[in-house]
Amino acid sequence: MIFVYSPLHARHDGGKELYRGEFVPTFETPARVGHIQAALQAGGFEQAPPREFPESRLHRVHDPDFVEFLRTAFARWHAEGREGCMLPSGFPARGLRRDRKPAGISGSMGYYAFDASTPIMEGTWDAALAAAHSAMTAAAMVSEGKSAVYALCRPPGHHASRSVYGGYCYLNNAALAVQYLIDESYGRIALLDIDYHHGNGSQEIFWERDDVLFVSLHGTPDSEYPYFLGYADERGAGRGAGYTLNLPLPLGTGWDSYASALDVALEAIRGYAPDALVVSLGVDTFERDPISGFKLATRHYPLIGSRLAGLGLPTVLVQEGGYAVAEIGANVAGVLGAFAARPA
Ligand code: Q9C
Ligand code: ZN
Repeated sequence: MIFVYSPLHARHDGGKELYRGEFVPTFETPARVGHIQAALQAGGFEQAPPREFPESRLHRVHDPDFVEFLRTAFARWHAEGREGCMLPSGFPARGLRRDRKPAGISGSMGYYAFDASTPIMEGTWDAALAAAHSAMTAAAMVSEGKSAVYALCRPPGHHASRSVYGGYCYLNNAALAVQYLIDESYGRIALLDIDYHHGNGSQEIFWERDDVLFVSLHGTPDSEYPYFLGYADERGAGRGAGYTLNLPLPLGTGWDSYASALDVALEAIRGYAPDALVVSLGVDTFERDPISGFKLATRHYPLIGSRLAGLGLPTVLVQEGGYAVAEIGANVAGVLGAFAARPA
């Protein structure tokens, strides 16, 4: 299997996040990528660089004003004489106006962000764009006939919606891959999100669409980030009614209940009979993940890979979360190695 990799991810570094009342270095670090890359190289995977795409591809999923904000945010901050990382300090919650975007950089950040764990640094745009290009490159390779390609995206993407960033995510890499597949080759896509956290951005982007089935397995938002989306009663709207399926699971979920929920997700995908599959592949479901609460072990990741391969669909896999840095390579390579072992 080919994996798409860009060294530009490393330009997104040095950020802080608000965690339990303190500002700490983000759990989402450049070291994550080195471990995944090393494990894939050791496993005989073939590395390819991302291609370039016009900005109009981003606008298929994101609001042009939002893209412009992300591209220029750090320069605006810097022009005001500020250094370090950018984090918002106020949001338009209930009772405040969200019909106008404040002109200044601080208000703009609060307008476009939904949390204080997603810093913007000098190199954030270059890294986020390279991740988006990596996901679209994987989609292009699959539309051109490869059976499965993995995009080693960093920063991740599934929390980013049409015009909101958060949860370490800026551009929605998986949604861009889905849209690319639809625009180039396929009628219907299943987007399966197995990151520990609900993919609120992906859900919102495809909420009213019947050409994309969004299915997500995640820690219950009653206690887990992103808290305000990802409940089982969210099923889509308009033409998209019935094309969103959330399977929230309790804290402490181990392999047996996880595997049953995964089987429900895979049955829903089979019922939809899509032309291709995109997987938002987070491995923050791991038992020693520092910010998550499931109990999967390294030996379970190949079982996930085999189940995904059992769908027999052209597949784009996109890296999302996973913060147990020492084990992230083995866990990702576990999924991909078992997936790649499927009969061609
Ligand atoms: N106590 C992804 O995995 N902070 N994003 C949560 C929990 C943000 C996770 C704090 C977690 C974002 C792509
Ligand atoms: Zn996550």
